[in-house]
Amino acid sequence: MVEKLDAAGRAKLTELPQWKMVDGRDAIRRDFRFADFSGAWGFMARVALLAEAQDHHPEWSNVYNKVEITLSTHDAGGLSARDLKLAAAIDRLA
Ligand code: H2B
Repeated sequence: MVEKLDAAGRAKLTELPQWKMVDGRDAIRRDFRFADFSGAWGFMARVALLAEAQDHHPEWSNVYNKVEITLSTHDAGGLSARDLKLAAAIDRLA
């Protein structure tokens, strides 16, 4: 069972300043913009490999050069340490 983040875990969100809490949900979101579709798709391919390796998957959308990623842990009903780990790994790719 994956646990939702406790207060100490939530304090670590300050280490991910580009990720913002989603209104009305226990989830975080970051928007990315690339030069063109090829840049966005290449990024998504790398995120997909990360997600598979971590067995933790994003909610996301792509429109041409924009990618919007929302992270939340469905098994926990909100944010867990898995979201922070994936967000940090995505930041290193971006
Ligand atoms: N991704 C996300 N974002 N939340 C989950 O709860 C989740 C997941 N659960 N990826 C994983 C897969 C689970 O379904 C598998 C069986 O480990």
